[in-house]
Amino acid sequence: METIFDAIKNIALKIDNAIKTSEGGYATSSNVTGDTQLKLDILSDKIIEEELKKLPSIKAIVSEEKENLLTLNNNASYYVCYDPLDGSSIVDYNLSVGSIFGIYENKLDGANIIASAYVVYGPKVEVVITTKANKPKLYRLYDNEFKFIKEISMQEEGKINAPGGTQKNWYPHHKALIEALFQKGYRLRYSGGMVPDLHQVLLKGGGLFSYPGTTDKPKGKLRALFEVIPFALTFIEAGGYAIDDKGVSLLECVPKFLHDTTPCFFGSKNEIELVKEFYNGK
Ligand code: AHM
Ligand code: MG
Repeated sequence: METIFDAIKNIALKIDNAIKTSEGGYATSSNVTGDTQLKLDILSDKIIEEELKKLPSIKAIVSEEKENLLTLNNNASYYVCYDPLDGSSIVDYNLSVGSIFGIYENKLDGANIIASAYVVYGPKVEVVITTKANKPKLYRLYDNEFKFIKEISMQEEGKINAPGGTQKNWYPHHKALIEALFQKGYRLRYSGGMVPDLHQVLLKGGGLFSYPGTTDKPKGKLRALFEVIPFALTFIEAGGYAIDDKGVSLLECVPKFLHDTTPCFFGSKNEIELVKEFYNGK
């Protein structure tokens, strides 16, 4: 597993460099979900594939930017599912973006994720690595080396609210939940990049990030294997919570296909209890 984490740190250096030095803008292709791909999406995907191909412990990789699973070593047991460059809609405007990785053993579902990692490409480059039953570990890049900074732990309540999804398509109970948080004094923090938005909730020790099902997208937008389940592991190991719109832990999520999506709520204890109250029976 350590070799996979080392590869992810290497990947982070290379993608950070690509973001800073390569041309922005769109390619002519689109991915499976129908998003038009950025040149940087394709380049980041290529960087990750090349690095992970070197590792004999990986059975297969699944990328947000590839339609099918790519088998690397038949006799190995780890699958790495990744979103190479999360935040396609904001990277050309110089907001922070990220890469997300989920490492699964034997099967691709929430119960079988054994580790996750994400990289934040912001004013600083940071990597957060989580293994099952251990607090997430934060590393920061200094002089081309990742230095361990601290373990991440969440409190029972925070002060920030990061509500995703097109507001005109929110269900009434979701609208009521978000309004209730603002009435309690929560402040809006939403950049449009789940990596920096979730990173902020985690490091501030609490709050809520939601990407709900909406009238136009009842299963939400965020992809289970590359985005939601990896962050669910991070939040839960940090002492927080990650649930779907039925109140079920996202570590019980079983995607129906590789690019399946799910409504998702990540946060600290009190905010997640409030989500359950407003969603009860809906
Ligand atoms: P992407 O993988 O195409 O970049 O999409 C995922 C991103 C998340 O980072 C973010 O939370 C969400 O899309 C934002 O969506 P919206 O623009 O609907 O707020
Ligand atoms: Mg993404």
